[in-house]
Amino acid sequence: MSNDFTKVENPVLIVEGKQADNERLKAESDYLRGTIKEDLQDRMTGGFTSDNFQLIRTHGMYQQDDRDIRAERQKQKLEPLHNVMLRARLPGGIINPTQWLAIDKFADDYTSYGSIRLTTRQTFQFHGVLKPNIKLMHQTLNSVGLDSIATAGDVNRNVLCTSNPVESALHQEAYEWATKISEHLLPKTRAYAEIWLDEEKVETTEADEIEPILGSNYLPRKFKTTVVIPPNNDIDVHANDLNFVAISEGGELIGFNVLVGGGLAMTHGDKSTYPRCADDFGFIPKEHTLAIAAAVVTTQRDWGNRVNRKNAKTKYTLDRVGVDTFKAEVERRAGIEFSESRSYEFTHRGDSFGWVEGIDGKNHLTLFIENGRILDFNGQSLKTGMLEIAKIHKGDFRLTANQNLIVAGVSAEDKAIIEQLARDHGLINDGVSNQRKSSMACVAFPTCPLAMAEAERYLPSLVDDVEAILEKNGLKDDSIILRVTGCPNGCGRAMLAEIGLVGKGPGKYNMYLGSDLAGSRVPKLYKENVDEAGVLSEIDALSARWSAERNDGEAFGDFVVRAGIVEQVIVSFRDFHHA
Ligand code: SRM
Ligand code: SF4
Repeated sequence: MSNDFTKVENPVLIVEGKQADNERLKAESDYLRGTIKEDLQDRMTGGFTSDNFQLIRTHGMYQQDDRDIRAERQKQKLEPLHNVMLRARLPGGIINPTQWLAIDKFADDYTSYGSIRLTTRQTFQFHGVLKPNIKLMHQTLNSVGLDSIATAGDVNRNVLCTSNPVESALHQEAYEWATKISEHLLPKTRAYAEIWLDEEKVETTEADEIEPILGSNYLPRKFKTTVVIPPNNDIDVHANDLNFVAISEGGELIGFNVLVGGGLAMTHGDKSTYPRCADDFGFIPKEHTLAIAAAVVTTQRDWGNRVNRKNAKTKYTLDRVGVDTFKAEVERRAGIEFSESRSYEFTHRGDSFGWVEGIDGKNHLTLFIENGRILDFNGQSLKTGMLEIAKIHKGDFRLTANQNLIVAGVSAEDKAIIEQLARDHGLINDGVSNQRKSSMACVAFPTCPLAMAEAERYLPSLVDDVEAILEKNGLKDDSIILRVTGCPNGCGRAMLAEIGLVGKGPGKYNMYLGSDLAGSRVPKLYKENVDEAGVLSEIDALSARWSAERNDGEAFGDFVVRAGIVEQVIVSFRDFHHA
């Protein structure tokens, strides 16, 4: 058995052709340094030039501009108001109060939107940081033990972990695995420390800096990993390249079932792209976790498509080389064989809100944060409320993969004051409906350069309307997993929703129906290019039928499949049909 990851095995499985420009860019980047340091000094432009525009992503930043004012600035012959969005690295979504206080202050002082935006991958983003403040931002994060390494670009991203610490005694160990996997798969280059933290460039040879797992050209595309504790699929395994499903015996973690090759993005009209559920490779004892993680990553590193980025993710590699071939290569590289999958069941997703008492006697309060946007706005002081809680909280905070937040590890004597603060600032609102709690949207306008339609800004009013429709149809306390994404990249995971709206153009959405509560299948295209009024009338008609015809307790997604409203359940790309 070979553990030598530096040689490309089985070259016949490599896609031939002219490599994508990103491959040149990574190869020439001197291990992700590029000329970012010099570019940072250039104040003639607010943006980053040439390759650095892409390279800053590997340091956790995207160059953006406010799309609401883009045309106006163009008219005035001004360059777009360039700024960066930063995405932090928080394995398992855990952040402590000191760190929260620091990011709260930075958001106030140096971001143009003033918000902390919780993401669908258990971390937070700053939007609107101007070039002169970027270094300060990294130094601020570093001063409290945070960084943004590898949260974007062709690397292993922030590693997710089931959030709710009470649901299982396994949580602490699962979280530790998420952290270990994140550290194990991080780039080894010192570029981040040199550029942002002013650490000296140490004389190194090529051999010193070689990336043993990621390789000198890093991965063909982004790569996403999770650790999940059934029965809650809160991190949505099928959106991820690599998932470790915790298997326990007598409350002890014994190992993981390994699921490989999930992913949700597609391009409208491009049949070579599709959402895909992950395949179950089998069970491994927990001591092999890091070896398996490295073997999956390096197999994808060596066999992934470096010619066409649209087909570069692990899901496409699996379908091109065959699941069995990929799995056998992982076994060969790790030097172990998967055994038969252990049984487990996902029954639900989403977060359970309010207080729960943990196994350690501590209390955990899950707060619903609409769209994950922590900001004082719309008559609510969410950001101030979080600040006040952070000032007195002695436990930690846990960001969930559904853009919500848990105040974790609260002692019995602090419960009342924390609840009071949360209520005073609108962080607890008993009037929030089940439907709102089951709805999610990606960022989209005004910051996302790829948005085709509104998502975050559309969601609150859409939910108002859906609530009214459900009430009219006798479904006031029911809910539908409703997700909106501004384009088919699927950041709001609409392609795992019971109703998924995928932006097609301004005010227009493709409507997908039929995932289930556990998130085990991809929904199917139901209507194309529907406007907002059309969306509501479809939801009205569908929910009226659901109300009248459903079996006892039948969820909406299961109903539309059983009733033949979407005739086919999508479990693999072979069943997926573009319009
Ligand atoms: Fe995403 C690109 C926001 C989760 C698939 N995503 C983007 C960018 C950076 C746009 C860009 O490339 O310039 C968006 C920035 C918007 C902004 O202004 O903040 C963006 N993605 C987000 C976030 C913030 C959505 C949110 O509302 O929370 C999520 C940040 C996650 C994080 O903390 O790391 C986010 N993105 C996802 C997910 C969901 C998930 O991972 O659970 C997906 C679908 C799952 C998957 O990967 O298949 C997702 N984002 C994409 C893609 C398509 C990738 C592909 O396979 O083709 C892109 C575009 C790309 O990579 O070329 C993208
Ligand atoms: Fe932007 Fe599209 Fe992702 Fe929404 S789904 S954040 S519009 S890339």
